[in-house]
Amino acid sequence: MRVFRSVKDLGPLEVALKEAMEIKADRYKYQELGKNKTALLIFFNNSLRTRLSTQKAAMNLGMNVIVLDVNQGAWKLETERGVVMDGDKSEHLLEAIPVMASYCDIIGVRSFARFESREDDYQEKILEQFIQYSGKPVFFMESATVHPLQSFADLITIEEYKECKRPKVVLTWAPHPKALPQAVPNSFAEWLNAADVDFVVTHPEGYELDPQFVGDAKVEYDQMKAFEGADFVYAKNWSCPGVTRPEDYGKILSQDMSWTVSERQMAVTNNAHFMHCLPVRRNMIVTDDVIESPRSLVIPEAANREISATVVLKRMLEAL
Ligand code: AN0
Ligand code: CP
Repeated sequence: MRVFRSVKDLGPLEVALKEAMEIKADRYKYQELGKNKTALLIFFNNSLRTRLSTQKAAMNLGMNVIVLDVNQGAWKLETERGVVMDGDKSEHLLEAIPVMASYCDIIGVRSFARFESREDDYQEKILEQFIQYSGKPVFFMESATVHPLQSFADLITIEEYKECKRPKVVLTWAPHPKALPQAVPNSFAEWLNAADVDFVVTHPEGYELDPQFVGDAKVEYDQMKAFEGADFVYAKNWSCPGVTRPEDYGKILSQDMSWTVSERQMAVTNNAHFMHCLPVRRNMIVTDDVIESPRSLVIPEAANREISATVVLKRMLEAL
């Protein structure tokens, strides 16, 4: 695997999930695979889970790891070609990428949506430059539009906790005070569409996800109706994807607190498990009671980030 951004990059999902379970049972099994190989993790944005779980995954495989927080200590990077660099940016991404690539074997990049232009974000202008100019395998650690390591961990978690063969999984929008990217819901929809589940998406009008990710998943605008009989509830805020009105891209269209996941909605589910990728704002996205309930999976879900990252790095090491 040379690029990891989509469920398609993994090949058959059942095989990848089996591999994940095998690694979970013995996470140091491939200690020799990464000997004298270096992973470089580049963060343009904050992270707790991705940073730690991906470092741990690399260590599970015997790799060396370098982590760079671009905004803390590195030169400010220009990302647009053709700009006269007379401002505060000292270095261009076009030099920085090959230089960084020269010190490692595999590169992970986190670079969120900037919300300056829908086109730039959805064309993945930053990650595409890493793929094109690094000459190294690149995996996405949340880009402008996708967060595949998260969705892979989410699917591993659903596989572990499902109590029937084909569970009902509901992705619900929930309110948040700041405009957040669509990367998590985009990938979650993409990956769940590839899995053998009954998948429903619910959100207020205007929050329609990009068709390339949501595909022909069921969309239900009535949240209570969507929750009926659900086995898993996956909450997440996202800002307007700009599908129906491009001028609203990245805007907050609703702060309707009746969408906060509480016991009221959970009562109509099939005793559903609660999931969220974290970090989560309590009593905005979900009430204290629901996130603390025995049906909440937020901690095992985060722990599975180590497993999804180990599988991805293993696949990339095998293809070097
Ligand atoms: C980010 C997001 O919503 O994309 C990261 C989630 C993994 N969340 C925040 O910025 C709060
Ligand atoms: N879920 C997730 O990616 O968390 P971090 O932003 O802390 O890495």
